[in-house]
Amino acid sequence: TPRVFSGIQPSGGLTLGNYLGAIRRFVDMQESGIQTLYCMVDLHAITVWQDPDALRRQTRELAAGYIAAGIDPAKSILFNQSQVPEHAQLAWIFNTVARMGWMQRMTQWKDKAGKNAQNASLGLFAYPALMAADILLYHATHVPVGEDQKQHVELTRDIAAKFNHDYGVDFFPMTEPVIEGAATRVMSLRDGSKKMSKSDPSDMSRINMTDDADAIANKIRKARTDADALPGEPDGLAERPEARNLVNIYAALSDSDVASVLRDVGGRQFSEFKPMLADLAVAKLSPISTEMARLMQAPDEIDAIIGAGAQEARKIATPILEKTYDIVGMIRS
Ligand code: AQP
Repeated sequence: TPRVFSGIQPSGGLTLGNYLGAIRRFVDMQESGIQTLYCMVDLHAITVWQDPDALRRQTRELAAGYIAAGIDPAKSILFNQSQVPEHAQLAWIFNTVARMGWMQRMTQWKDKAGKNAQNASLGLFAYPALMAADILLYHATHVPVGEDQKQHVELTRDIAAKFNHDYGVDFFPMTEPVIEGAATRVMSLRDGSKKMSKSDPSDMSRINMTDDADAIANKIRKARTDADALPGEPDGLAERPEARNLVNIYAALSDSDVASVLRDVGGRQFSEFKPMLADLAVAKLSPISTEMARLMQAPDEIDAIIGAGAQEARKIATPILEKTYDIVGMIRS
């Protein structure tokens, strides 16, 4: 049976990249009637330093963001990773399945550890094994993610295949990444070669889901671009990453595609296009940020929702972890 799992790190505020590349598509899958599980992956967030109070606030804010954007706790299981201890338990098993060389090849590890890998946390290195546990703990068949997470979902398949092979079982499924839509890779507003990221030191590089109308308009006005007018068709954006990014965002926010957007706006200067994009972004995002702010007034209600979600998640997770331990040869008595 098909089952969808995905997660987002409470490592900062939600960005437009998380919304367009992930949450919006999580909502589509929820509405398609498939069983869906969505998670705040706090165990992943602490692979880089998080202030404890900030982590608590960001976790609740992420839950509020999910709900404000359309994740319905009556339809999807919405929960916080550390409240389902089976994630960490299965991750340990996968730490013994995954190979050092596999982890060393991960581009996210290389990007985040950078030149100072000796000083990165062991958890950051093992991040993909925990992610494999998140997914396989529910035997999830489909994982909607942005382009940047494709390599980790492929590694999840490698871990499942090696586990099944080593233990001579057909237990973990081969999960499919689902990467589709106009905005699978939203780029930084300051640098068209970097993805928009919640942990980028420059707040001007991203649109936060909590930004007000003025902040959104200001960031789009200051977004880096070249000096040419917009082309009439997608080929004209090939060597223009910043221009392509803004048109992509416009297409995604208007549920359109790049070719149709360029049919309408081709020939215009950025001085004309940027205000159009800002108006569209404000119209689409302000109802969500208003609802997030309302939900954040009642943190106890958020905690109750995610607490109940964790109970639901454990009903699926517990038997799968038990079976895994049994396969591995651990005594269960
Ligand atoms: N710029 C992006 N464009 C499209 N999709 C994106 N996603 C993240 N950034 C973009 C997708 O959002 C989901 C959650 O990502 P995450 O928070 O778990 O980790 P991340 O990919 O590392 O996201 P960030 O915002 O860059 O966080 P930090 O800065 O903490 O590392 C994933 O499906 C991701 O693909």
